[in-house]
Amino acid sequence: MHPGVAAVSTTPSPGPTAVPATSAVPLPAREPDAATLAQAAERAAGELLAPSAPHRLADVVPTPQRVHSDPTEDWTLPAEAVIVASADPAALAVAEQLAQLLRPATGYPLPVTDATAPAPAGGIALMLDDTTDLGAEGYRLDVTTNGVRVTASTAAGLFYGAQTLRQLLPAAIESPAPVTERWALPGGTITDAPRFPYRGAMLDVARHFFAVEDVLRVVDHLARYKLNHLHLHLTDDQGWRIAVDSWPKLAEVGGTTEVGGGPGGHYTKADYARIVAYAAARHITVVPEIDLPGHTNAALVAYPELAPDKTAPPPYTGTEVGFSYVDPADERTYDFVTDVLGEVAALTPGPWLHIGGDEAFKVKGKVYTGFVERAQRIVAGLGKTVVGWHQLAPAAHLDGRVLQWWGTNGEDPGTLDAVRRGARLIVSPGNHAYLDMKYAPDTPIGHDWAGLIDVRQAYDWDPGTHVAGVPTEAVLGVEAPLWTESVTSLADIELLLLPRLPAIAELGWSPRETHDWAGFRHRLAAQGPRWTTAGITFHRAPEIPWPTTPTIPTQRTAPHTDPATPDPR
Ligand code: TNX
Repeated sequence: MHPGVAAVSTTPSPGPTAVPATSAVPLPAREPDAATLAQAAERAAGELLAPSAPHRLADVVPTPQRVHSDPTEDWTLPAEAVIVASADPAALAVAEQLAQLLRPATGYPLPVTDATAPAPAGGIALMLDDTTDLGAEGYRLDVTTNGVRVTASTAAGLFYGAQTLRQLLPAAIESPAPVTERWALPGGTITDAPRFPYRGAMLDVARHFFAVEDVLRVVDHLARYKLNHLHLHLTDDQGWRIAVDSWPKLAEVGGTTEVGGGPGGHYTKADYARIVAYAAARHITVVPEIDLPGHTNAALVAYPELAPDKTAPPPYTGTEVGFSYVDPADERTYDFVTDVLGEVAALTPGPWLHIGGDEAFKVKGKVYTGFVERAQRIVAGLGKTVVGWHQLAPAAHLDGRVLQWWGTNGEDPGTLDAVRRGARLIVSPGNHAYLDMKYAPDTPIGHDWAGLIDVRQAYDWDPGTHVAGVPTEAVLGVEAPLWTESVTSLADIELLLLPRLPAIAELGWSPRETHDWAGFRHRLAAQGPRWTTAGITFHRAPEIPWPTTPTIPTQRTAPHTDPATPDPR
């Protein structure tokens, strides 16, 4: 820990303290009209009714690299605050997003302007500064009695600074309608940057299909915790979820099933583009997965010519794995792989193409590695970087390739050998990072094949050293996969994601030296009221000291339901 740096919180935030009734409410200089007076009175009353103290600057998930608290610099967001940003479209976009996050609960107008003079005159400033040496995603956040200033060398850094700022405000900031609250922020400076460049979560939209809106909500959850990759498992035995123009029946036929016999569905290219754009606006890169050569029953139903026996199998809505595969001996299969990956690559601005490779139990030895090596070359030919499950390990190395390790025992000679040949790793240990594992025996949904994963099990491991022999430098990052055999709704997704996703996010973002279960559980506890206020489902894990007192002040008005008003998220 650096000198002068506050330790990460190991105690809960102090409870509310009284605010003097006389605390300043700005009144107009002369002749206030009745509405202005009423507003000022309401604000003053609000400060009496909801005098929540600013929480500590270190109470952020994932925990920041460095925190220097200065309680003499606490600041309260005033109704007339302006959000100023560098005159750069990406910085202004972050400013507008921040305004959209803060306007519903505060009811303040929070106009966004671009700055030629960077000083925060009692408001919030988001400033790009090339001299800030915090890397591609780092930021510095200063809270002073003058306002808040976030500096970063990239818009991504400003975005992460804005997410931190959001968590420093009272939980009521998550309210979709105006509430009476003093929008106090703790004074001091945070200097922050991530440990790993790849911080992700995976959503399996193949076992059950999820509407675009549900996926966008998942993106929001990732963004809160500074995750920067969304891996979409787009194809599996039970459904093919992405439109492919050159092989239209993949989606039209292969998309009509899901686990349990429901109607399934698929994303049109426009749907997928919407997810990609929504994620990109939150500095999240979509990683599409087309699982090959196994997990392909839905594709074989649509195109029997791809099947080894050239016969369409029955549609599959169960949960077994490992029985299906595309014919590795037929050239037509490679046309299919080239066409599908080509169309998906063209829709995907990010550098990654995930080709699966797991559980192809019926494609063995040299046939398997031969197939994978061809698929890897197809990906490289499209200008993308190969990602695949660690079963790809025995195939020849190809520049840049990334393996996603999902084992449950960190001794894995095959993966270690691939790393020695140049592969980098995304680590997703089944017994720590799999969000589809149950928390406890009574969790209503989920699996337990990799064990039960309570919050501590999700948090207490180190992605940098987890796979024996693999050096931290070969670890690109961490990902939490959510398989959806038993997951059928957004509420189900949220129940399994929260509160474990923030645990994985902290492993991906925070310096190892800050790892501290005792502090984490208290910081995590403070997220509960935020989720409750925002209407987000989560598992009230018994090992987390969730606050029991209501922290949500009275709503000033009923939530607005005007459909003409765009969703601020
Ligand atoms: C293993 S993890 C799978 C998936 C299942 C998951 C269930 C991996 C690469 N393959 O096909 O959905 O277990 O937890």
